[in-house]
Amino acid sequence: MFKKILIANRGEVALRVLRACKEMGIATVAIYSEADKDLKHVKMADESVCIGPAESAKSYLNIPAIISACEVTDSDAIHPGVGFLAENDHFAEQVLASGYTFIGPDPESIKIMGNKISAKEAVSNSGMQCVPGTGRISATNRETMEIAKKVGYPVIIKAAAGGGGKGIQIVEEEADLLDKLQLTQREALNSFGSDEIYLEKFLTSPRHVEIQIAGDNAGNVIHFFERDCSIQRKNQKIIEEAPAFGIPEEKLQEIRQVSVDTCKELNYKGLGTFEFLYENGEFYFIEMNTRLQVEHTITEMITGIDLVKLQIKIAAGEEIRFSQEEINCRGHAIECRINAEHSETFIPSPGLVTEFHPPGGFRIRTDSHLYSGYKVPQYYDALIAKICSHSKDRLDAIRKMRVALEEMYIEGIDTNTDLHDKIFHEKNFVEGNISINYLKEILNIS
Ligand code: MV4
Repeated sequence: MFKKILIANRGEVALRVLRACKEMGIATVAIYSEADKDLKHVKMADESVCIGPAESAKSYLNIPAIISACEVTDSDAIHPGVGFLAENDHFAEQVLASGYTFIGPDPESIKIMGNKISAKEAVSNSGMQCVPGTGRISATNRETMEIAKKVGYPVIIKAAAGGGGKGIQIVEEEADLLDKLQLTQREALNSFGSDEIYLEKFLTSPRHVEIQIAGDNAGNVIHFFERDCSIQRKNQKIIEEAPAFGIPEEKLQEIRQVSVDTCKELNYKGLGTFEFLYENGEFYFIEMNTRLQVEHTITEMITGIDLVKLQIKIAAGEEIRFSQEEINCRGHAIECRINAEHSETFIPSPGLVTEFHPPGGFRIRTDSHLYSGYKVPQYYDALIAKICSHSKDRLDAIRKMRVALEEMYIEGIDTNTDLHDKIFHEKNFVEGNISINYLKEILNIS
């Protein structure tokens, strides 16, 4: 097992990883930017290294600075957390080339899944159903028009290097196709440095369901059931639930098994998530995430497995010590992402937190790096806390969450807590009548 891990991230997830390391008796190194010296995990880590100025490009995305910090602290491994360099195959490769362990999958797996076209190709080979569509297409070729017609409008054009909502365009009718193709291609080149694009049938009202899996070096693969992440705004998830609800059990068992088989086929090692759109009783693969996810906490609550510790053990070469049959899904868990932003305008609200009282109680889990007197910097993601409730069924978990939201008290900055409160009292949500369009269609939020 590793003696020392460098945590290449900040905020809530850095604290999450630090806690796992401490419980495992592993020494920790925090890296931080000049804007982040007051982060809770920086104070708690055995060692900390300032790696650059506030701007992410000069600190949390600065590969040479991070690897140098690994060297000067004599760390064994790097945990990338979520976001920043967590899905950067070049970073993973550099970490390995420098003689350290990257806590995540092989650079090759990250690379394949980083390109959404090669990801779809890779998973199709083991029988996974994808949204009908194309491989790489040309924005100027007349052939593309024929394909789009065959797929059927509306269609969606996506950047191969995109994902998570950046670089997509919906095309309602043929007249708009060529313009939108060129627009997506231009945006893709600007945002990702690659103009590679592809096309899919646009599903109008699906749910977003994802399967959590883990694979080890010995070829063992386990799934940890699924999460529904349909409640989102501008591709930012705000509520997640585990397991998925209101989907026939046979269908769920099938997609979990296909995910496990695909993982084995790909010889995938580490934590991973297969993302699907679910519409009219069918699952369609769209992307794979090759990292720990923010919403892993609710999977931990329903399965009782510490996914971060598991991830670290797998990276250290240990085999998964339990079988699929030993992983049970108990009850229902829900996560609310609390952001430092106004509940109605969504304007970011960095600044001094004068008071912070996290909610607690039986089967309430609050993961947060906040404390009274902490100043939320303006430079990074708005996520300041995750509140999770766990109970015997969905309605009970909703009722617990209402109490937790009411109990939480944050003074000094705006948060989106009132929006969560509204959702947890809204009829459609409570009845499970949701899709990725929930906020837009039911709450009129753009
Ligand atoms: C789609 C889709 C409908 N049809 N693909 C958005 C982000 C990226 N992960 C994929 N996305 C979508 N792809 C087809 N063929 C709708 C979305 C989408 C979405 C997906 C998951 C969660 C929230 C979303 C919000 C808007 C659009």
